[in-house]
Amino acid sequence: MGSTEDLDYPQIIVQYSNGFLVSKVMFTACELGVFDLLLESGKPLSSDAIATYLGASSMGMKRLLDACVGLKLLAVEMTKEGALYRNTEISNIYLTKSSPKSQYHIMMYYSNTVYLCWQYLADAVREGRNQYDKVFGVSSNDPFGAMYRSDEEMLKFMAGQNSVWSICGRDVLAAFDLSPFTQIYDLGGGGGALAQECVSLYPNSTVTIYDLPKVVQVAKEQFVSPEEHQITFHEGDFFNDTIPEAELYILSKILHDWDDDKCKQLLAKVYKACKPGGGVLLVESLLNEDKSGPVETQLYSMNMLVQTEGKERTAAEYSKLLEAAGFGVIQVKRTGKLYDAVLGRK
Ligand code: ASE
Repeated sequence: MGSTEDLDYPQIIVQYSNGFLVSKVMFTACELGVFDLLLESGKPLSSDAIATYLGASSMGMKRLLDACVGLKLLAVEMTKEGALYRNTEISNIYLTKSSPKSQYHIMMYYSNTVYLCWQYLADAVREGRNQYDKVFGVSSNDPFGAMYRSDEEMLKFMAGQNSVWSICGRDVLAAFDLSPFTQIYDLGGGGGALAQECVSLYPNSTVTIYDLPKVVQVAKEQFVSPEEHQITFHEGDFFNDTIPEAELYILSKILHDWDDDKCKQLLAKVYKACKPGGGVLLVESLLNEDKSGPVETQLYSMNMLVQTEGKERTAAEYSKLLEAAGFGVIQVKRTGKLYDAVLGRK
């Protein structure tokens, strides 16, 4: 830090400037199906073979594959027949569509939706609000109306959010022993991946996914198998409709979408519905108390600015919101991964 070397050649500035190029190379290789093809083929392939299979130009594909090698997302070996490409272990697990831990859908959401919103980051900072009107020509006053502006967009968002729980779900649900709570509502549970983690970790629990009617319909049709008897559904808008009684309410990445007033409204409603002795589990990415990090959470908070009405908060900020609604004995568990857990009791 602060050495003359850093000042002569600002490694960190170059790296940050190129950050978006890195993201786009990875997103594009995913979108074109490079990792899926290399997984399915079961053997290394030449650039020309990959280009032919995927209907891409040989020149463009060669460059993309070489960039992926540079990023350590692919490995290359030189043979008599020329260069042959294969997936790395990480790519097989996280970048292929069919893997149980696939991050494909969140990357498609970042690449095709979030990326467009970030074009207007400067305006979002100037104006202090999301930029849906400029980006998509839809009202910015109703963030979920904007995010669910088409069935296709809603599906992409649900699939994207689901992929996060395949890597963080278990940690946030195991942060506290939730086995005393058997009747659980996942408010804004979307595609249901967290609910699925929950019933698998807590076999005596039943989880009701509470979400907007059109979200519930898609969750039933495309994400949660009817065989999954521990998961049920409730169609509603948690701001305007009643919230049924339960022992535990999970609010996972919900409060970060809303300003303090809306959060207090929602939590007060949850408190009223909650059985005595029950609780609420907030699953969020926690900022340090002095907001000095983690950098991922700071970046997500910028994203909440361009996409929602909310922000990422510190543990103390969430505790204050919970206390204002009546919850007590608030416990905080940092998982060391992207998402953390805060439990409040009634
Ligand atoms: C929301 C979560 C997300 C609303 C909009 C969102 C995510 C992306 N867009 O509740 C997932 C978190 N990732 C980022 C970059 O914020």
